Amino acid sequence: MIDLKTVREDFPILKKTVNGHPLVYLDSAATSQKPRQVIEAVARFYQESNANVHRGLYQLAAEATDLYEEAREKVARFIGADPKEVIFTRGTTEGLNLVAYSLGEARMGPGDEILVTEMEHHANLIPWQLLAQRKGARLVAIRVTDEGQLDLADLEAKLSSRTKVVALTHVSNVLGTINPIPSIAELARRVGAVVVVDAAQSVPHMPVNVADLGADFLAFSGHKMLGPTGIGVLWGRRELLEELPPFLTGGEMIREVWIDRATWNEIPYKFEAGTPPFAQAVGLGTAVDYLTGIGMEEVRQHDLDLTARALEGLLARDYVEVYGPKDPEARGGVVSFNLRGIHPHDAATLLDREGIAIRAGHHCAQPLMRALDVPATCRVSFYLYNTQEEVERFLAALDRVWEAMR
Ligand code: 7TS
Repeated sequence: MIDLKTVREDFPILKKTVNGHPLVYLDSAATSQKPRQVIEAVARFYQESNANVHRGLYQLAAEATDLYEEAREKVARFIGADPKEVIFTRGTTEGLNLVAYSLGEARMGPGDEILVTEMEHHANLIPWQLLAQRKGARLVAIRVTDEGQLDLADLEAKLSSRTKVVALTHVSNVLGTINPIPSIAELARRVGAVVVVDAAQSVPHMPVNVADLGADFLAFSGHKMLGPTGIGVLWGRRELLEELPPFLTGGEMIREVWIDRATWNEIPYKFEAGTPPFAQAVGLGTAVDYLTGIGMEEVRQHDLDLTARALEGLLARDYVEVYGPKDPEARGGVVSFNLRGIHPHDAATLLDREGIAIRAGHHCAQPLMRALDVPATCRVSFYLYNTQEEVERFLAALDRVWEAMR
C-alpha cells in the first residue's frame, strides 16, 4: 500500500486551491505533478554542479557529466536495459521521430509496409505517415474492437513479409487499453519486422522490462513520470542503434569531421546531437529513484484500485458512456467517457469550477475518435498521489454537472 499521506506531502502543488476548492488533479496522463525531491534535485544541479557535459576538462564539467551519466544508468536499471542503449531525447515525440527517420533511411523502400493501430497518439502516427510518403511505403492500421481492444485477428491478417515496422502504443492514452506487446512482438519477429513501442503511458505506471517485452525500440517521456519537461528516453536494441544513421546532427554526435564529411560517435552519443537536457536528465534520475522507492508494483496496484472505483462509478451512471475495456485489469489508470448529449468541454469547465482538473478533447488521437464515432471525450487519469476520496469527489461532481446541464 502506498502511504498516501507521506506521498502527498512530497507534492507541493497538491496543497493548491482552485476556485476555492482543493485541487483534484486528474490529468496525469498529460503530465504528472512533481515531488519536491525532483524540484530540489534540479535546483541543486544548477546551484552546485552546472557545466556543459562531455566537453570541459575541468572538475565542474566532470561532475556534471558524472551526474548526467548516473541518470542514464538509473533509467537503464529502471527498464532493465544496458545504459549504452538508452538515448536521452526531449520526450516521446522526439524518440519516435528519431526511430521513424533513422529506420526509414536505413531500411525502408517502395512497397514496404508500416503497421500502426487505430489507437495511436499522433506522435506515433505522423512520423510514420511522413516516412511512408518519403519512401513510397504504405501505412496500414490495425482495427480497434468495440470493446476498445486491438483486433488481433486483424493484426495477423495485415502482417506479412512486406511489413517492415510494427509501431504501436503499450497503453492507450484514451482507452487505457494495455496491449499485449510480448505476443505481438513475437508475431512481428516471425516476418522480420522491427517493433517500436510508444511507452509514454506504461513506463510511468507499471513495471516495464525491455527484455520481457521483446520489442526493438521503446520511447517515453520524463514529464509523465514525476520528472522535468524536456527530457525523454528512447531505448533501442544495440545492433539496430549501431546500424542506423543519426537523426539530429551537429556537435557531440561525431567522431571526426572534415569539411565535406564526418564519422559518428559511438552509441548512445551518435543520437544525442547538441547540448543535451542534462539538468532535466538529473531530475529524471531523481524521479526514477522516487518511483523505485515506492515500487512500480505498488504504483500499478494503486492506479488499478482508483481505476476500478472510477469505472464502477461511471458504469453505474446511466447518463455516462464509457470507452475502452470494462475490466480495470485490462487498463492503465486512464478512463475516457462522455455525458449523454453534453459536450466534453462543458463538462470539464464545470468540473474545474469545483477544482477538479480533467482533460477534454481528442487527446491527440483523431483517428481513434473517428473509430469511436465521437468528436471528443472527457478523460480522467490517475497517479500515485491520487486518492479514493478524490475519485468520490469527481463522481459526485459529475452528478451535479449532469443535473445542471441535462
Ligand atoms: N504517446 C502517448 C501514448 C501519449 O500519451 C503522449 C502524450 C505522447 C505519445 C507524446 O508525449 P510527449 O511527451 O512527447 O508530448 N499524451 C498526452 C495526453 O494524453 N494528453 O496530453 C499529452
